[in-house]
Amino acid sequence: MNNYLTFTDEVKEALANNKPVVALETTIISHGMPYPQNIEMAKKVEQIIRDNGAVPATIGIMDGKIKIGLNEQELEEFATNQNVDKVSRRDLPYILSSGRIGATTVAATMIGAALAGIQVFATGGIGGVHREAEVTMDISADLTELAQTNVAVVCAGVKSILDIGLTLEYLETYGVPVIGYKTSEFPSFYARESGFGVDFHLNEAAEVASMLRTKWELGLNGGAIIANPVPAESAMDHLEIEGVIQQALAEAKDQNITGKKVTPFLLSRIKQLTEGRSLETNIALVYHNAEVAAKVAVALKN
Ligand code: PSU
Ligand code: MN
Repeated sequence: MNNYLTFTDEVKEALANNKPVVALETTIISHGMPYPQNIEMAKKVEQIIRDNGAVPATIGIMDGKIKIGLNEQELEEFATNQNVDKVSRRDLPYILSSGRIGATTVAATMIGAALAGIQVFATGGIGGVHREAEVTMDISADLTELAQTNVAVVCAGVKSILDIGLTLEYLETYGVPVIGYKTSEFPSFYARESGFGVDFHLNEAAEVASMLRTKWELGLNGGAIIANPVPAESAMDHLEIEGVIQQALAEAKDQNITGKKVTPFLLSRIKQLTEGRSLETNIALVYHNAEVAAKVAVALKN
């Protein structure tokens, strides 16, 4: 086994016995949600994965190791420690070699999952091409990771803090299939609709698993997006959330927020502006994604 990885007993046993495992990220805990909702979410999402027949592996960096699976005390640390770095591909070697504590983004979680042999990962939303990226060049490293690392990511699409159209163009260029799970429309995180379509509309976890297996058996390296819309009862109105996002984006620009601070700033402002409703939606969609990811992970082992 890789020197930089450590495993909880539960995950080690599952991997050794070829059982389905679902990876989870820590950036969503440390930088995506406030305490205590973040720790409640982190624990419940693991339970949902177990209830659906798979083993959860929340991934984070501590003590010079990529931890594949975190115990309750470690989850608590990611939820409360204010000094947790946000770690993408670029940051990984420094955070490991310096022994710092780091929360993994979609990109870094995919790297950890692939090193551990985990093929399915559940999150909320992925990073993408930001609005005005033609000026700022702000394009998330999540996209280049999806282009090269063999992990399928179940998400509720991308929120319209990003340029959804350009994000989909980028994914097409890099050969990343976008699967709509029980939908033909690419979801926009808080809302079920975006005005953009998906590449392939699949209705069963077994169909998704079969497509992923085919991709990887062909040697077509890279990930896939499994886009799973937020359940209707928890969804927000597309136009209402668009207004809030416009305001948060304008404030980020005024305050010169750049680089890796952009996404956490926008998430926290959107929560304030919607008086917490965006957070409830965010949590509901993560739970739904965990359920679908577990079903796909189980189907991949059948
Ligand atoms: N989108 C969300 N919530 C999040 C993130 C994205 O709706 O918490 C996090 C994920 O960890 C994602 C990261 O990988 O932000 C992307 O950050 P950046 O845009 O700096 O690459
Ligand atoms: Mn960025």
